[in-house]
Amino acid sequence: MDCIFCKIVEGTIPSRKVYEDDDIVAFHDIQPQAPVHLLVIPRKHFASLDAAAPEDAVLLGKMMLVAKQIAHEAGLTADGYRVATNIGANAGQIVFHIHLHVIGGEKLAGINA
Ligand code: IU
Repeated sequence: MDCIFCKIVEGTIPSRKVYEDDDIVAFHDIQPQAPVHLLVIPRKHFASLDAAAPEDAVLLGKMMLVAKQIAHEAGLTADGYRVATNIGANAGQIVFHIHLHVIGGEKLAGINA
């Protein structure tokens, strides 16, 4: 399968990693949309949240907690940052390996702005 994020997981494509464990990798987005823009991905490939199965529940929860941890390590606080995932082309998804965006470091426009 030709998946760019699987290649980042394998290390065959370089990335600026900020976190990794047996299940999850997190790294800097190559085209940051804000002063802090990180991505959290599972090592396991699935296309999006829409393809998640009940057995992925623990993994998905862990991804959320890693998002919080790396946000804090990047200096973000409960004052304001965003954790978001796009599902499908109509939502702007361009990489079809599930990922959480962790975005912050400035005042963010509302999700509907
Ligand atoms: P999206 O939710 O699928 O639209 O987000 C994909 C993100 O992956 C987007 O912000 C890209 O800048 C980012 N990205 C990356 O960090 N490294 C890559 O090699 C590629 C995309 I391709």
